Amino acid sequence: MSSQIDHLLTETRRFAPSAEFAEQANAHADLYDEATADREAFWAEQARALHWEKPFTKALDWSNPPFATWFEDGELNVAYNCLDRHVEAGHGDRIALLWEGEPGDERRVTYAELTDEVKRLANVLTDLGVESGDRVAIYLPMIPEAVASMLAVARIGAIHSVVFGGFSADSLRSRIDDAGAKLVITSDGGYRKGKISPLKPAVDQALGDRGHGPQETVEHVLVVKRTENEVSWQEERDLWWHDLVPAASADHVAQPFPAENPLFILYTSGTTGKPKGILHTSGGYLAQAAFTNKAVHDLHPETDVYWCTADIGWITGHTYVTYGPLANGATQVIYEGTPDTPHPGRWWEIVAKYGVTILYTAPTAIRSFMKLGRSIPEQHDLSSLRLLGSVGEPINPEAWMWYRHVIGGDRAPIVDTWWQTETGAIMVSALPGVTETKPGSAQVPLPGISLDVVDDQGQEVGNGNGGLLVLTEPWPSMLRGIWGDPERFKETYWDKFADQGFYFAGDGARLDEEGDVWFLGRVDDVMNVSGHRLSTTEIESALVGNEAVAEAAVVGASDETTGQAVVAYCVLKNSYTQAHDLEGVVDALRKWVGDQIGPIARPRDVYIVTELPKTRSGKIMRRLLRDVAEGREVGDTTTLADTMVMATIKGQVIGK
Ligand code: 6R9
Repeated sequence: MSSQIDHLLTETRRFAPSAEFAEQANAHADLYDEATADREAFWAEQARALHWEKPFTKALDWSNPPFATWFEDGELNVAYNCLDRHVEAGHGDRIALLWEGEPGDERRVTYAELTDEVKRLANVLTDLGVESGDRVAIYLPMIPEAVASMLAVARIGAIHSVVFGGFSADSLRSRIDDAGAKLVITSDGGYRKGKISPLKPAVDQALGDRGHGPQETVEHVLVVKRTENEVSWQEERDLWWHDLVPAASADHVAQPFPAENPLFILYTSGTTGKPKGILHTSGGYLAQAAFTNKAVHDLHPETDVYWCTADIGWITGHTYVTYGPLANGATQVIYEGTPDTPHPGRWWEIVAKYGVTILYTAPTAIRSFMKLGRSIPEQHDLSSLRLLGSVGEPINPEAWMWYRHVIGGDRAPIVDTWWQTETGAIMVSALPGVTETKPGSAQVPLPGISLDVVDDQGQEVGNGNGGLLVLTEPWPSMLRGIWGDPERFKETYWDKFADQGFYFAGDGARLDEEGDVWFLGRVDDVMNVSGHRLSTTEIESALVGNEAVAEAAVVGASDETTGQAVVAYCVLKNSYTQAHDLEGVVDALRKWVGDQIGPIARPRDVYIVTELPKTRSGKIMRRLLRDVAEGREVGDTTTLADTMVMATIKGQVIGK
């Protein structure tokens, strides 16, 4: 069976940046030429935008693949680069964090204040016996202390492992155990959907006996007071942040560490099995984080108000909340809560209140706003927005158009950015002042990035064809391994194309006639209908292109005649359900897909549901929908944001 993925949908709309935007943009077309002329020299130049205590003499060492080093003989301090150097340059009074709590409380933290807090915390950590190379777990809501914690751990050369605050005690325990964390930083709780979501109790449970005895490596738990809920206390082990940090000295000289000093471990659950601890190091990671934030988000730190809506529990929050923007001296919004609390316009109210100029968010959020309708964002002044970004999933052309029109006022360029926890930073995207964008395409590899789309044998499929996305050359922010498991690292990412030395990303992609990249979803989700390999993304895009549909998920379910059949789950727009009789909508949608992209893609079944199963970072979990479509017991739902969703969907499907 060929691994080529059939292509069915054609998009002809094009959007070039305005002359004004192009004029002021950080990134110009010459970056591509520079990178092509000498890739390693290009990255070395980007890395020199950082402060190196000891300059490096060499960019890449790829003599022992797949283990790369970048800027290996250089030394730097990551936190110094994100904090002290801005203060020393006279920007201490610039606001680093415009923080908004869910209940409406706010804090403005300047670079000088954040530097001071991080220095104090670094002293506290050292006093608690945390040394370079030690692991610290961070389990916090989106509060300034979360960013400060990451930076303080980095400052002393230790390794953080941020665990998303929505994860359960069991998930937290397995991550603490795997990393062998010495310290946990948490809070009493955080605000979520108008309620207190307790965190310290989950830490207590995680550290207790979960069946194999109490946790053994954690010596202390440092607790921020946020929500003032009652928490139980273990003397000796538990410490209040407010007792220790303000009392600690604010004198702390950042020591330089080698460029390849580990910076953090971040666990990704993947589709199956034990979470993988993705390991990132310092110099290469920070260089690519800062460069991409500047070039792709077009960040102008003196004038922009930047907002990346991701939680620090995900890679997007690491690279584009903490490290990239702070390395660049940005002023950014951080919001603690959910988009719909206390009202569905909360995000747009925040954009208007702070005059946000750059907004970076996920397609899942955009589609949920589409479901509610444009009248909600239209009640707020969004005219400050000048650049929009998307990350996390393919963005369907209709969602892209809606984002452009309703949020960006047909004015702000959109950058659809493809990357992974493993890649550390953006790899494929438009450059907003250069690229003529196509709705739904992630466009082109960034300067300095080399990729290809290949078949199962690693042969280039060429323009006009679909296949597997590979990265053909190492890049500065690439993962350096899986924590404690070098074999799994090789097996997962490098064995498939060992002969060619390609990194296998696990995503399907197509190169259009002009060589632009279109992502087609995870390779594991590709369907095989009568010998045609169909991507989930294209059929979902066709469905979202229908006036009735806000969100869609498509899976292949086994079928006696066709091998697999297309089964679609659709969430309808509120405006549509209020104005129309739903009789006949299922047949109309099946026909619509057939008309839009061809009879082979016509779904055998269309189910109208009220929600889709998603991970906590907003990605659709098609595996579970396949279980329902094939009438199986629904598999492991522990990574679902809302575990009740599957029961609801089953009810809606069986109710047909
Ligand atoms: C940054 C992040 C990585 C996977 C990736 C791909 C999907 C992310 C995308 C996209 C199409 C985009 N993905 N961005 N697919 N277009 N712009 O999301 O990291 O959580 O590790 O997920 O997300 O499938 O392989 P992570």
